[in-house]
Amino acid sequence: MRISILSFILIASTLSLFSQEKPQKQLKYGAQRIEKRTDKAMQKWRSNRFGQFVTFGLFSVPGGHWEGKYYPGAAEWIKSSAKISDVDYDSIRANFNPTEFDAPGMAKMARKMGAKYALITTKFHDGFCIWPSKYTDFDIENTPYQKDLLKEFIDAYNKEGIDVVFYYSVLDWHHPDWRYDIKNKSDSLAFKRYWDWMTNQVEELMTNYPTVKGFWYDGTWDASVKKNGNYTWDLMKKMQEINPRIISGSRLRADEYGARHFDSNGNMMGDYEQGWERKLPYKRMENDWECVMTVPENQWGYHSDWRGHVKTSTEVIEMIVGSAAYGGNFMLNFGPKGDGSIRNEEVELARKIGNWMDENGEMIYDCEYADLEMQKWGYFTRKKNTNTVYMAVFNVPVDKVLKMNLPKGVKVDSAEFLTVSGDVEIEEAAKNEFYLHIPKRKYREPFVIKLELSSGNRESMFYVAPRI
Ligand code: H76
Repeated sequence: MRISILSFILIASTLSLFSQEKPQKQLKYGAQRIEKRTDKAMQKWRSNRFGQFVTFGLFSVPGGHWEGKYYPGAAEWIKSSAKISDVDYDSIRANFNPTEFDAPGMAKMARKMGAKYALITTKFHDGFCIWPSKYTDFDIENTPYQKDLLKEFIDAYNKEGIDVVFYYSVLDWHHPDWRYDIKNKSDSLAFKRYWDWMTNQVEELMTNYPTVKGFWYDGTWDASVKKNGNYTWDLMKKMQEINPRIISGSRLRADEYGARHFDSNGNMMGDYEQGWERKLPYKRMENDWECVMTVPENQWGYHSDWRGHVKTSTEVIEMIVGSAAYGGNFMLNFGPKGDGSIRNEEVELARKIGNWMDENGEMIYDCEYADLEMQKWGYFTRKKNTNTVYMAVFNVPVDKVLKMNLPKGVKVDSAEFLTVSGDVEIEEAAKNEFYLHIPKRKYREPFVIKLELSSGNRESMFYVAPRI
C-alpha cells in the first residue's frame, strides 16, 4: 500500500513536471506584445532587408590615431582607448568641418548599392550630437561646420526613397549625470536627470525630423540601465505617443529584473532583435531581427589604417542573402572620413554590391524564410506569401548538380536562372528529392535560380502555410 501511494506521488509529480509550462513572471515592464508587429510601417521595415549604417562623429577626425600613436581598437572608441581627457577630446570640435560630406551623393550611392534604409549615429557614446540640439552645446552647431548635418542626411536619403533610422547612444561619456551604476541616492537622482535629458533629446529628434522611421539605441549594457528597466519602458511609450508607427530595436529595453532584449519570460522587448552585431544567426528565427556588420573586422568609425581581413563584396553579398534567407535584415557599416568623404574601399564595395543587387535584388526585397531544408550550395528565400522561391548559389558542386530535399508532396514546376544565360534542367531523382542540372561551365559570381513550387496539399495554395 505504502509503495503504491509513493509511486503514485512519484508518477503524478513527474507528470506535472512535464505538463506544467514554465512559470510566467508577472511583469510590469516586460514585452509589450508576444506576436510580431503586422502594421504597414513594420512590414515596410521588414521588406527593406538591406540597409546602410553610417558611423560619423568627432572620432572620425583622429581616425584611429592620437598624438602620433596608432590605436588598433575600434576608431570610434578612441577617447577611451587613448585615454583622451575631456578637454582634449572637446578640442576636436575646432577641427570638425566635414565640408566633403555630400549627403545627396551618399544617398545616391546607397540607393545604387541597393540599400532601402539607412542608420546614422546622431549621438555616439562620446556624447557629440550631429544635429543642433537645444539641450547641449556639445553639438555640430558649435563646430566650424555649424550646419545641421542630420537634416542634410535625412532629406537627401528620403529624396532617394530611403528610410532613415537614428542611432542614439544611451551611454554618454560627456554628460555629467550619466552613471554606470547606481550606488546611492545621488547616483539615482543624477541618472533620473540624465534620463529626462535624453528623453528630451529623443523628442527633439522625432519632432525636428518627423520622417524618422525608428531608433537604434546603443550603450545600454551598464548596471544603471539594468536597474532602471522602467525608464526604458517609459521612453518606449513616449516614442509611441509621439509616433505610433515608430520602430525600436530590442537593445533599448530592460525589464524590472534587469533582463535585456528578452524579458524574464523570454519574450522580446522591442520590434526586432537587435543583438546581431558582427554576427548572423544562420538558423530559423521566430522573431524579426537585424544584423549590423563592419567592412573590416571591427571598425565602425573611420580608421585611416585598416589592418587584418577586409570583407570582399562576395562575402558581404553572402551575408545579405544569409540574412534574408533566415528572415532578417542586414546593414553594412560605412565610416566617412573626418572631412565627410567616403574612402575608396567603401565606394568600390558599394558599387560591386550594387551591381549584384541590381540583378538579383528580387530574391532579397520582400522575401522571407522559405521554410525549406538549406543545402550546401547556398540559400533559399521565398517571395512573401507566394510559391516563388529563390536559390542563391555560392558553392557550385563540381558535377554542376544542385540537389534539394523538399517537403512531402511539394514539386518544382519550373526553374530558371534569374540573370545568367542557359537552361536549368529539373530531375525528380527520388521522392521529395530534386536535382537541378546547370550548364557545365565556370561560375564566377554567386548566381540566382528562380523556382516555382507547387503544393501537393489541396487545402493550401502555398507549399507551406505563410508566416508573417
Ligand atoms: C560596442 C559598441 C558599439 N556598437 C557598435 C554598433 C559600434 O557603434 C560600436 O562602437
